[in-house]
Amino acid sequence: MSTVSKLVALLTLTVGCHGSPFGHFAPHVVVCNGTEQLRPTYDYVIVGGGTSGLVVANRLTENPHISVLVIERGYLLVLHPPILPGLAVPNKYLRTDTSIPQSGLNNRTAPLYTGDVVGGGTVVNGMFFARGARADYDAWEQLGNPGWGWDGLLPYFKKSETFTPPIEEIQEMFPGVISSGLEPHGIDGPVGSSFSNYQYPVIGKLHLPLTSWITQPDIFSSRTENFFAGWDSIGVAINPQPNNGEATGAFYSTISAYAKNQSRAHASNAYYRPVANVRRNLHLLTGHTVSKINFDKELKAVSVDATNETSTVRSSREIIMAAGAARTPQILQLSGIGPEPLLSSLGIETIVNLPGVGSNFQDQPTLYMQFSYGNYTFPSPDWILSNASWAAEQLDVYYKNRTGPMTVPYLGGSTVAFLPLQNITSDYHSIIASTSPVNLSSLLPLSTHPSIIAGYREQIKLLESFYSSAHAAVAEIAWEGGNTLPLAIIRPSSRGSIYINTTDPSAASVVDFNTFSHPIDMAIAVASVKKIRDWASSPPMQALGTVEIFPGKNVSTDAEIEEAIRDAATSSWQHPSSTTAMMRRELGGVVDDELRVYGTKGLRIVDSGVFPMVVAGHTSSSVYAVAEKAADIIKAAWV
Ligand SMILES: Cc1cc2nc3c(=O)[nH]c(=O)nc-3n(C[C@H](O)[C@H](O)[C@H](O)COP(=O)(O)OP(=O)(O)OC[C@H]3O[C@@H](n4cnc5c(N)ncnc54)[C@H](O)[C@@H]3O)c2cc1C
Ligand SMILES: *[C@@H]1O[C@H](CO)[C@@H](O)[C@H](O)[C@H]1NC(C)=O
Ligand SMILES: *[C@@H]1O[C@H](CO)[C@@H](O)[C@H](O)[C@H]1NC(C)=O
Ligand SMILES: *[C@@H]1O[C@H](CO)[C@@H](O)[C@H](O)[C@H]1NC(C)=O
Ligand SMILES: *[C@@H]1O[C@H](CO)[C@@H](O)[C@H](O)[C@H]1NC(C)=O
Ligand SMILES: *[C@@H]1O[C@H](CO)[C@@H](O)[C@H](O)[C@H]1NC(C)=O
Ligand SMILES: *[C@@H]1O[C@H](CO)[C@@H](O)[C@H](O)[C@H]1NC(C)=O
Ligand SMILES: *[C@@H]1O[C@H](CO)[C@@H](O)[C@H](O)[C@H]1NC(C)=O
Ligand SMILES: *[C@@H]1O[C@H](CO)[C@@H](O)[C@H](O)[C@H]1NC(C)=O
Ligand SMILES: *[C@@H]1O[C@H](CO)[C@@H](O)[C@H](O)[C@H]1NC(C)=O
Ligand SMILES: *[C@@H]1O[C@H](CO)[C@@H](O)[C@H](O)[C@H]1NC(C)=O
Ligand SMILES: CC(=O)N[C@H]1CO[C@H](CO)[C@@H](O)[C@@H]1O
Repeated sequence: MSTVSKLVALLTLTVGCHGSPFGHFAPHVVVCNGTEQLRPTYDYVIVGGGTSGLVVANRLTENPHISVLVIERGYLLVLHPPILPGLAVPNKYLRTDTSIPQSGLNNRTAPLYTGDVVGGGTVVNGMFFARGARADYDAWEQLGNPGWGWDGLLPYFKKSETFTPPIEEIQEMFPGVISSGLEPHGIDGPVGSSFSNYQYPVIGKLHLPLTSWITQPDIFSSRTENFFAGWDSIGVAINPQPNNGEATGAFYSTISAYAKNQSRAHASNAYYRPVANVRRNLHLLTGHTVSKINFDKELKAVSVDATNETSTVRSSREIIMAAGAARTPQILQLSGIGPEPLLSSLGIETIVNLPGVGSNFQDQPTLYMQFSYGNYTFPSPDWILSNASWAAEQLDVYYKNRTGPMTVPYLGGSTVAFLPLQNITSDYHSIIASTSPVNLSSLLPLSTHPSIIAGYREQIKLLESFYSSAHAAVAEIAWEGGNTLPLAIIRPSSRGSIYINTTDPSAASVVDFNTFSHPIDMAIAVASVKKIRDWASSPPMQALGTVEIFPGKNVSTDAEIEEAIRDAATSSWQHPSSTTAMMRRELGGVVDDELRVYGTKGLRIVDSGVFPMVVAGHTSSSVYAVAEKAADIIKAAWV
């Protein structure tokens, strides 16, 4: 009772609401409509106004009788100038944490990026917008979560999306590469999903050899066609529809953009701005960092503490965590929800001993290979950085016409190859056999709770079946046509952690990706580098005069390739996930299949931390779908 009564007089915020959320704001403003003041109590308080938080806020406030406050540490995006697809996102929206030294990377550290702004990761991300494979979500379901498989999530992928097929010129450039069919897409959801209106040209005719895909000579006008022809020539399938659950092969991906104006679609312009002015029941508090969740005697979450002016906001129904996989664990741990030994070592009273909070951390290690293209002297994506006069001309074209290179996401190609292990090497059985008898507990810290090791074992069983599946990609090779070619190991077996080491809420957590701790991740990376070399040596790629610059031809044995990867790879493909997994408690899970935090009442998590395993691909479309489903689950409790 004492907690509750303390909370009644808690509101020390002095600011009022502003009439319009579209202006410039001083720190600590309450963004809402009309003249209302921040209320002492809301039905729901959502922690984090990023991707998932804004989806849930929008859907809950469809009911005018439900009040929602979103608390976001960042600020509203300044809309002018807008963030163009083709330009780097200003650093002020990007937060960078640094991992501890990674032994798998020869003791180098690795950055962990997040978007600290209303809209979160989708404001700063690479706009790549493909779904994972059916296998990814079905694995979530198999880990004890009925309804979270591909079939259960598909309606929510659709609900979040408005798909628009590519313009005719792009379709004609890539016969058979892009399906313009509306199935399996959504057609009236908030997030634009489409294609850039531009392809970097190849000037002059390249006499490419005919392949099963290239059936007529001289049709080439884009270097991306060389990319596809190259993969086709070495037996990789071209997949015109990667969004129907079969996310394998070489494909041209959808991006999160509105087709009509070729601009970025993000959670703020999709889910917040359209309703901000019309829903009096939706409040957004920016520039405030939530540091703690408070519980009553029945372990019901009743309020949150937000720093800047130390203030507390109450929720009468639920508190919904949406601070992202990188941050939600910190807030839970500071609040006494987490591994008891960690909490007691910091003098934090344990409210619920939940060992999984901050464990099971997954991201996808990435190696940036470098190539040069000797025959290729025309505009290149690298010119955005290196040729200022050209970049200025292209900016002009974009503003006048919504065409040209500025419609292509900055250094983020949407042409990719997603390869199952059997399409990387015919020797895949021996890779699986030589890396599978691993003592999993030895890959995690000594004090790891047995439930976490049990959950890890369940995941590895599923992963082993995926490594021999034709329908589950393990490596992604992305190419926008420039010198850099990222290779990401998208279905990793390594597991890291994010734990606090201080009670100071403004300090960063200890981020340990534990990259390459499981040997199969490195074996896949080495095999993938060799596969990329086959592609680069294929006649279609050689027509561009392709030469590998890094790691380079003198790095040739498996051991040399492995050493080059340890010296140069990074831990993250910007898809941090799974730190508060939706799994059974005896498997180290943190939330149940209705996203409720075990041992508590009135507390859910809706961000990418709940993915039991990272999606083998990019995460944003899945974050939207999961949050849409979460909103329906929460609403179901109203009836
Ligand atoms: C640089 C980058 C590139 C990426 N590229 C792609 C891509 O090309 N394609 C793709 O699909 N995905 C990409 N992603 C990943 C994708 O954007 C994320 O998976 C997704 O946005 C995560 O959504 P979320 O709701 O889990 O977290 P977020 O969107 O990160 O939202 C969390 C929010 O909580 C706020 N917050 C954190 N702590 C607190 C606190 N204590 N108090 C109050 N607020 C807090 C944060 O400021 C943030 O706004 C990228 C991500 C990044 C960072
Ligand atoms: C990394 O650090 C550990 C611990 O300090 C040390 O034992 C190891 O030799 C280092 N590895 C490399 C490659 O430097
Ligand atoms: C993988 O290889 C198999 C067998 O050669 C082939 O049938 C399949 O299309 C390939 N898949 C991809 C994604 O390339
Ligand atoms: C583009 O269109 C979308 C959808 O209509 C809108 O939300 C967005 O603000 C527009 N962006 C720009 C830069 O005009
Ligand atoms: C509090 O606000 C000030 C600006 O007034 C800002 O510099 C500081 O970083 C904020 N602190 C936190 C913890 O958000
Ligand atoms: C820069 O772009 C211009 C076209 O705008 C082109 O003429 C010039 O050759 C380019 N310069 C370099 C160094 O590539
Ligand atoms: C403007 O767009 C049209 C098609 O929408 C295109 O034909 C034209 O080339 C573009 N102009 C420039 C300068 O890019
Ligand atoms: C596995 O590793 C753990 C932790 O290092 C160790 O205690 C255990 O004995 C190992 N088990 C086997 C079978 O080697
Ligand atoms: C916590 O860990 C970080 C490294 O991530 C380190 O820089 C910092 O000194 C540690 N703080 C404490 C109090 O141990
Ligand atoms: C491309 O360059 C290579 C040498 O790097 C050359 O052998 C080849 O003929 C060139 N191809 C074309 C189409 O110009
Ligand atoms: C390959 O060559 C580069 C540059 O000449 C050099 O830095 C690197 O050490 C060499 N690597 C090997 C494995 O010989
Ligand atoms: C319900 C309500 O007060 N709506 C107002 C919100 O603010 C806009 C302008 O910012 C007004 O046009 C609405 O009438």
